[in-house]
Amino acid sequence: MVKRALITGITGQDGPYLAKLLLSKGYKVYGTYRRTSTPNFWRLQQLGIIHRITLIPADLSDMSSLLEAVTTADPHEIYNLAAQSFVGNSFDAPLLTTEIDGSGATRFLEIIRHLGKNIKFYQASTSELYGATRQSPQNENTPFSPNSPYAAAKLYSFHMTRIYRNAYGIFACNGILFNHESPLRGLEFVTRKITNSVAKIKLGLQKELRLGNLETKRDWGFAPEYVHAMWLMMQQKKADDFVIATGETHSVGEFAQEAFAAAGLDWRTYVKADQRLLRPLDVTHLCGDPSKAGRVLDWKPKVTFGELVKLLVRADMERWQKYLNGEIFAWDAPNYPSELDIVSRTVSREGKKPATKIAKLIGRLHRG
Ligand code: NAP
Ligand code: G4F
Repeated sequence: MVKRALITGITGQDGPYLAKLLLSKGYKVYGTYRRTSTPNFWRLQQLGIIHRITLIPADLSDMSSLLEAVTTADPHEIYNLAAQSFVGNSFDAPLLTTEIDGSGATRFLEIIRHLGKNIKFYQASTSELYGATRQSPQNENTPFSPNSPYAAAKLYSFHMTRIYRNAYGIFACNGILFNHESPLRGLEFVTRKITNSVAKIKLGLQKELRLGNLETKRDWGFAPEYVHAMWLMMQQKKADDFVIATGETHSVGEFAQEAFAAAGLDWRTYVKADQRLLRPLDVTHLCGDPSKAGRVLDWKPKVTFGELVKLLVRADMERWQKYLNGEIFAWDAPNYPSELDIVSRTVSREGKKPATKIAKLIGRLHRG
């Protein structure tokens, strides 16, 4: 029997890697995408799988489109990866983030419950749930303490996944994934922002790199290995929740130092701290303990921090070199505006005041 999988968020970082893995295992893969005025399929093109996937338009905020997607795909497994996944943006759009990242999962769980079929459900949970915790490393028993609208929304979907598992016997699991990166990572995330800038600086296309909090620490792994863990969770006899991480943590500053060094550059010459890039509230220390995944799933990370940084720098260098040689290929960087040109409503407590006149107006309206 050919297994069918439905992946939401097929145009993001993880969706295409997971789709590629499932295709290699003989699955028929359906992926949901949002209709946009400009198509956004470069990652599927980059992995060479765009023509092997059946695409279905659907939005996590629209129940009927999700119902349509599930009835069209008739999946054995649903991987819910779609999200407003940028933590910084969740401070600018808290309600939208709640709608997608919080209620989205419940919509799928309700569809599965009503259809009464044995559809397995994977929810993309996150290490951001640990937020302000002082416990380190974090495992499946560490109390959650979300520090952003994104994390609060994801906490709701984490619990709904657990509740539907226990209340209705649905095979529903949470992958509590720590940060994972790849050449397909979005440019607004700090890793890819750094490696893309390193490549441009090395090739004389950029002069400096502005970053926010350099002290904050993350446990960074390699995305293709993490999607494998998602699949393993769905093949177990019993649904459960798992931390997926490397067990090693590094600061943003260390990441930048390593990335510039990989291109033979000294990071101190180019990196400038910019208050405008600080978040109103940040998560300062994440380090995961993946021992349960090792024990139960036989999953272990292989790519080390040093290897990860080097492979990201290499990928961005190759892209910019190809671009300078006039090669035309699908890729995000040439179209991405400087994020400092994108007006943000929120600024950090250090930065104090709202960034725009409109924000002041909104502030006044709120104060009545
Ligand atoms: P990503 O690159 O930001 O991709 C997010 C995907 O969600 C995109 O395909 C996006 O579509 C889609 N999406 C956004 N809003 C949607 C909506 N309203 N309806 C339908 N689709 C929507 O994220 P990722 O890095 O692949 O992460 C996958 C999932 O894992 C996310 O849920 C994220 O929160 C979670 N997670 C990620 C990490 C990590 O380090 N990467 C760690 C823990 C958890 P567009 O292309 O149209 O925007
Ligand atoms: O790369 P980031 O934006 O990722 P963040 O906030 O950790 O979230 C990512 O990982 C989560 C898992 O823990 C996912 F759930 C989530 O969907 C997403 O994939 O920021 C990492 C750190 C933050 O502390 C941020 O303040 O880097 C700091 N940082 C410093 N300068 C910066 C910058 N982050 C960004 N994006 N841009 C900067 O210039």
